[in-house]
Amino acid sequence: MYRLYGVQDFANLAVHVALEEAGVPHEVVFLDMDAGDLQSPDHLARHPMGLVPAMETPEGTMFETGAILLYLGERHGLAPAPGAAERVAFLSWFVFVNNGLHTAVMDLIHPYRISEDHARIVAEAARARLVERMAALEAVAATRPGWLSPDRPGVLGIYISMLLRWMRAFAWAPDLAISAQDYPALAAIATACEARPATQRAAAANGLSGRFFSDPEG
Ligand SMILES: N[C@@H](CCC(=O)N[C@@H](CS)C(=O)NCC(=O)O)C(=O)O
Repeated sequence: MYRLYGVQDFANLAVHVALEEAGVPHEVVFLDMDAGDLQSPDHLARHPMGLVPAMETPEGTMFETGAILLYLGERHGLAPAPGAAERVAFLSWFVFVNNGLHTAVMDLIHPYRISEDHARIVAEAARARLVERMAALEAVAATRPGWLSPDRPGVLGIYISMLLRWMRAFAWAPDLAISAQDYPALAAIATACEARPATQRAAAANGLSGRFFSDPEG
């Protein structure tokens, strides 16, 4: 039994989708950030920085979106299995997304955390990094590898779909938003992902509807 801790529409959403897609027993606990739940001793014991997601597993408690997605992916058939030849490319692109895309999206969304006085410059620089990296990701998605395909659910497609939502809906300034529609192969993955019943269940629990990944409202 897995127990996922999160806040509605935060990074736990990708883990929630993966849990639903895996079809494994799980419970989702939504924390109230305004009530201080993330800084409670109980939550700090789960996550050293008081962030989400965190997840209890039979082997212990985990944190970091990327780590949790990799764990679920390899245990529940949502990523190439250890030893599979295609795992080499999958791991490379997974870390590219975790380290290169996710962090840049955070700067696009919350540039004031880097510099309150220069938030616009930080957000513009993040956008420039994202545009470059999205082009590379689009190119690999266009080759339709089994681990990043609209035809087959996987943790990498789920992760990218959530980040597409963020870079379109939550950009710090509307003119800096990045639309999935500019990346047809990635948009196809997000469109397929958001249509899947598993994703719909997780989205509903997070208060989301419509084209929440491929064309979210800003
Ligand atoms: N690198 C971490 C980042 C976690 C993170 O920043 N989570 C955000 C939500 S997306 C959070 O918990 N924010 C609450 C806060 O800033 O207090 C991960 O991927 O898990």
